[in-house]
Amino acid sequence: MTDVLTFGEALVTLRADRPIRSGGALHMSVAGAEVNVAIGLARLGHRARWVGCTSRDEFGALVLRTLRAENVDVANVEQAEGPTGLAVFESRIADVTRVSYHRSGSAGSRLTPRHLKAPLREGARVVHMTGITAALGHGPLRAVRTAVSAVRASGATLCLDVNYRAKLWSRETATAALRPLAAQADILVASDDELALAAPGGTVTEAQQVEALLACGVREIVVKRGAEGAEVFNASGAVARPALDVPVEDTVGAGDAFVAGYLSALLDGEPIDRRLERAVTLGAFAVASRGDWEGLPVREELGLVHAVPGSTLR
Ligand code: KDG
Repeated sequence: MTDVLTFGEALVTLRADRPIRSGGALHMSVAGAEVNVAIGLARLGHRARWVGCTSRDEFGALVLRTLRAENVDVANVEQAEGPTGLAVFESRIADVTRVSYHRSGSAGSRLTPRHLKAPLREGARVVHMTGITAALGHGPLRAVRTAVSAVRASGATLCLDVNYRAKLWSRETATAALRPLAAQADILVASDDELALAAPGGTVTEAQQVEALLACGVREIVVKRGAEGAEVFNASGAVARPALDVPVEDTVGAGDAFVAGYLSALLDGEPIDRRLERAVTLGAFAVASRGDWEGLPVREELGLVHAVPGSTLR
């Protein structure tokens, strides 16, 4: 059985080496939050399946070729009308990156519940989804809702990462869509400023939000605190872990790497503190290299985050 099934929109990314208005070179790659998670898991040796719609052109071919090269199962990917969505990353000051999207009407936004029928029937140990997919339009939102109901009926673990994107929808619309979904998740992942979008109404403080989500039946609430690290709340209490201190090259994709690390250790049967350890380890690999997923480790490389800075590995 597949370890992790995930679905969403694959994007082509263009990383600018200067502010866009100054011209310069663009570096092309492939990303998308769920794609990043699938690649992170596949690199660690898990069976990861990604489902989505890709364009019929060369950009769609790049997406498929990249995923196949990274050992992600694309058996249920379908081609659809429309272009591949683009995300342009522009590094402004230090590690502050500006993102612009060109994705409306994309092939990826044509995802519907039909595309998930076969993979959900086949099953997976974990089904991972993000709020980005829910924000892409009516069809993708219905796909997310269908997946949540199917996973609830199947007994698989449902992981939802809020992943709020202000350029895709307002906080109000996101809250209305995400709250009912979050209440059905086994594992809810959110950065501290995203928790309010997922927690039941009437809650204000983080403690209230966590308590209300646990009362809904969410088993683990994973709160990402950026450079401060992360904390997991469950019925027995809380476990926190600081982030690893590495030179920051590019923070985009760090949240997805974190999720891949967390789910990887969960699949290995590790307890929460070890899941957090692998999560912050993958987050560190992501921020220390350019690209959403290119620098993520294979399993034998996990210990490299503790290598002496400046050392040469011979
Ligand atoms: O988490 C990194 C993602 O933001 C990036 O790959 C693009 O999926 C993306 C999105 O929609 O923002």
